[in-house]
Amino acid sequence: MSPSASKEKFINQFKELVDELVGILASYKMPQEAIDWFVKNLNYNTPGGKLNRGLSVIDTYCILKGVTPDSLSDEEYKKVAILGWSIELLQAYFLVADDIMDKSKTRRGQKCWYLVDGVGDIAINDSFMLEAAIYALLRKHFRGESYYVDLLDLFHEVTFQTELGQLLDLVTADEEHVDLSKFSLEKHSFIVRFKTAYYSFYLPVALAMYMSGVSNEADLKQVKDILIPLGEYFQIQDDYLDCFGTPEQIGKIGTDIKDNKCSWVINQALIHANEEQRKDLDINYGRKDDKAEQRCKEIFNDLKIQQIYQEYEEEAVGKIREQIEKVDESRGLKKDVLTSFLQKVYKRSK
Ligand code: GPP
Ligand code: MG
Ligand code: MG
Ligand code: MG
Repeated sequence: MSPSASKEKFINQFKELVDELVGILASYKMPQEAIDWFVKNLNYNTPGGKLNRGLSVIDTYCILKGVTPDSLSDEEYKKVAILGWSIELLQAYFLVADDIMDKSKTRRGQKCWYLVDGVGDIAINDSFMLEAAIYALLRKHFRGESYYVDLLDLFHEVTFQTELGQLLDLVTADEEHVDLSKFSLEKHSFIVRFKTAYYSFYLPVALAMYMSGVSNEADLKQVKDILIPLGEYFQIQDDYLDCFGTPEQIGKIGTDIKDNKCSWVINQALIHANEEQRKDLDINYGRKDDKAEQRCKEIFNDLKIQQIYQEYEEEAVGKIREQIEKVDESRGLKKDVLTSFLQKVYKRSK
């Protein structure tokens, strides 16, 4: 199957899941207006992204089983696709809430949900409902499986980790008192591992491992030790693109400078700035002001952050490749699971 065909098949599966969720609301005799709203929420916020996380559950499952996606029965495909959509729902839940907290304007090339006419604060409840949809679907399709409790436990742990990362992201970015001395690369690493790496990288692989039965402790640990650094690299790309990507490319307008975020870019700038540049950053970073934001970007250019990023990227990817080489495949885990992930994110521009 070509990448576009497998994406199309995956999206078609989502339509079926929306119908099933509607069925659950209907069984509660929910009035139609609430059903319509939920459907709109699901469709606006869930399928519009790259779908890498969701699709990678299917890819990983197939690699572990040693089969091609075409050879899965309809029933088996649907089950693994539900795990994929569960991560996309988790991501939708996080993004709807994150955009409120980050005061973002656009997401995936459209208005953020909370800014859509008539939505506003209802977006808070809508984010909760995107999360609840995960458990409604898992309950319906996996309750009889021996690994059901592992799935629930994993989703809960990873959600908690992401919320901890988001907490540290937010408290480090105090918008009343900008104090760049609170930032460090060490703190940055902590933030991004928690807010991004667990749910975006470890979760898809761990879900596929549970479903395929290759899921003993040693193998889960092996993949975690590689996927968390890979997820850190992915979020550093996100930080970099927030500043240096175009909105057309990334589908969102960067907010990190105005939001006083402890991003990889500002941390590198703090390491390389001279005294004068540092003073300038102290004055201009974290201000809700276009000119101040522009001044920060000029300093980043003077400091050649783009070149530093390229050097970082090569080094990080080299290390991850070395780690993958050392993976022990004796219990059924396959290195391809990890290389296919690396290939998907290496040098991404969106
Ligand atoms: C990405 O941060 C992190 C998340 C989307 C996790 C949010 C977690 C919650 C518990 C709500 P980001 O703000 O850099 O992402 P983006 O650049 O896409 O806005
Ligand atoms: Mg954020
Ligand atoms: Mg954000
Ligand atoms: Mg970002």
